[in-house]
Amino acid sequence: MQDEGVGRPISYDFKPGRESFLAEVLIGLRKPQKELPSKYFYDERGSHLFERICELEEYYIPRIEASIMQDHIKEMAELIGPQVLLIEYGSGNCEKVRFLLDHLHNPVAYVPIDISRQQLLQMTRELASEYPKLEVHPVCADYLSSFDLPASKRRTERVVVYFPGSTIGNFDPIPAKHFLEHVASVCGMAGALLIGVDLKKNPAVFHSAYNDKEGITAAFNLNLLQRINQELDYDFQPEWFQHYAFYNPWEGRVEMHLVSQRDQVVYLNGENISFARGESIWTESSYKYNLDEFKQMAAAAGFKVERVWMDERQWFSVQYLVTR
Ligand code: AVJ
Repeated sequence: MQDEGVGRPISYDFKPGRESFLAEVLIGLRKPQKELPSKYFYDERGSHLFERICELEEYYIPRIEASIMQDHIKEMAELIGPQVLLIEYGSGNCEKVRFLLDHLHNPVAYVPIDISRQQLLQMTRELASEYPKLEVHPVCADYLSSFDLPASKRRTERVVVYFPGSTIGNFDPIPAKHFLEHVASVCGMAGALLIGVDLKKNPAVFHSAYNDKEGITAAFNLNLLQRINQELDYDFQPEWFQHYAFYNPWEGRVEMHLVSQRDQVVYLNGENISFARGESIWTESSYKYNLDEFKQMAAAAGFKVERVWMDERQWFSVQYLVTR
């Protein structure tokens, strides 16, 4: 399934098809605590809603991360060095990477990895024309799919993975460590990871960030049911579910749920799934770390934390990790 360059821009396509979407939904909804995988939030409407979340006053992550990047980009570019092959997980609208690419010294290639195929195609086409010297090799995939690094025409000094936005927070602790191990093996010896990590802080900050006044986060959460209805022909009644998000301090994570407002039965694929009033579907976790916790997990995965940048209030961190 490999092709060349950006004419037919998908180098690899591992987008989960309808079958695995259905299978994962059924597995999740048969559990005693019902759950749905958060990676399925990002269909076209979901990606759009997420972009609106990123513009919300309450959702501090994108703004703080961008200001940390702006304040320290010189030092970051120096640590990263010249002639890199840059891989980005969850490239989304490719907005953040432009700033990084603009300051890197002669980057050789860019490999955006995203599950949302349409957006990936469109964004990489634009990026390739804006950066004519850069080889762009999009990969449509889950974060854990393996793929061969593109053979770049110019010599590369180092493979660097960019993982902004605290998306690492969506993984439970053990999968998070496995993901970092996977990243360490992808970037190899002398490789590096530039990663955004949201930090533990006053839970009231999390509460408003995941319960915005305009209800965009609620719409984002509920869109998962609409997507299931559309793509899997279910008959969820999204108006019979309510967005519920809270910080769980014992587990160190924000949890998003969809809570059934009444007793109801949803028929899907020959199966009746019943919901009692007040029962929830757990749709997302966003883990928050302190510096030491993250350092230990990184070490267990084969990374050394070389540098940490933070905002003044120490709400968010951008960290530069190197493989050992
Ligand atoms: C994109 C996974 C980092 O967990 O903060 C935003 C997604 N969910 N509001 C996060 C999200 C609710 C976001 N990440």
